[in-house]
Amino acid sequence: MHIVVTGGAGFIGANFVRRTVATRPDVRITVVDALTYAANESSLDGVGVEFVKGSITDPAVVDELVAPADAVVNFAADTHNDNSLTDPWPFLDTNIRGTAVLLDAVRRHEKRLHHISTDEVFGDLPLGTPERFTEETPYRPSSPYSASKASSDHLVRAWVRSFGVQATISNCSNNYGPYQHVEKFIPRQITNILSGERPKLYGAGANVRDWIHVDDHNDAVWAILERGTIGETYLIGADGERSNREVLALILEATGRAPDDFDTVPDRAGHDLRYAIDSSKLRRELGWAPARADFAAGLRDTVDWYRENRAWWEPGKAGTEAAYARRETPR
Ligand code: NAD
Ligand code: TDX
Repeated sequence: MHIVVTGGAGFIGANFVRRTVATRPDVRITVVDALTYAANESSLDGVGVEFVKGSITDPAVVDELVAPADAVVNFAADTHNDNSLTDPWPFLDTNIRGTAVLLDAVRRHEKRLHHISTDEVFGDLPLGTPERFTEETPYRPSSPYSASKASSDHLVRAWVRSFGVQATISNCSNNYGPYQHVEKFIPRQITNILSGERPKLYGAGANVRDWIHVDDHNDAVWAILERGTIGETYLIGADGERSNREVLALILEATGRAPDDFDTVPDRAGHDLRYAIDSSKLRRELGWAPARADFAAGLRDTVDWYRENRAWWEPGKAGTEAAYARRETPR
């Protein structure tokens, strides 16, 4: 099997490539990545897959890559909510137009597509209720990022229904693990501590995210690629609901810091309150279950990874923090 992995120099894509190379020697991988600020080429050091620098918004690049492949797994996206509030335009271009370019190519060449999406397309849930997102939850995105991901999902469904494209979609909850950009919540707090800075909690830290280890997400993607039904959507989640304050408490404990050794900073505009995934369809129909459901243990491993891989994150750390400080409401 020959697959094209878009966005393979980003967090989840690089973990997907590494895990696939380690566990599926029969799979040939071509990575295409535009190498935006969010990419880190060294995440693929020593992996030995074919790498093409290019954008999924470029029809010529995409056509040439899709033609000889069997399937495309689309991780490429602009992904940081905070950035989408400052400048939404790159999000619309990559996440919407880029997905359309991929759909056009897989349609022309009659290839399989798996589109990676997010639970944020459903908007948010109230705190403290048992309600969770399912495949039937209506779309109600809050930020330019999540609205652009919602648009991309709609395009995939339209190409399946109108043109018979062989595609599946997955909507996953918040991922954590190695190789995640230091702009994101968990790596930002860990690397702040490792740099002698204090963690930064938005608002009161009451917002809840449903955490899943990146390897569990990527195993689910393989289950869908191998056994998923064309045209279907699968929600991916590992029952990992935690408030941001609870996650920060675990990070402070794992790094030997006092429980109150952090700063609170102004909240994100439009900040989604709570995400929670009901992944029973994926578990029931495809037999997937998370192997790394112990969040506290996975988080300790992630702290260790950042401790042991300073050369991976240190070069980008000061620039990321400077960008947070330059914001209209510095964070
Ligand atoms: P990331 O920002 O770490 O990586 C994105 C990668 O895509 C980067 O390497 C970047 O260079 C590349 N890219 C951006 N624009 C491109 C373009 N036009 N052409 C080619 N490559 C381009 O993101 P991530 O966290 O790894 O997310 C991967 C996917 O998973 C995204 O589609 C995201 O919406 C989805 N997702 C992420 C999470 C999460 O918690 N991180 C949860 C659910 C879904
Ligand atoms: O410094 C911070 N302090 C803080 O309290 C940062 C960066 C974030 N936060 C809060 C905001 C959120 O409630 O932590 C939570 C997680 O924030 P992010 O890491 O920015 O993730 P989120 O906005 O939840 O979106 C993530 O999950 C779904 C990914 O970035 C998306 O790409 C994915 O679709």
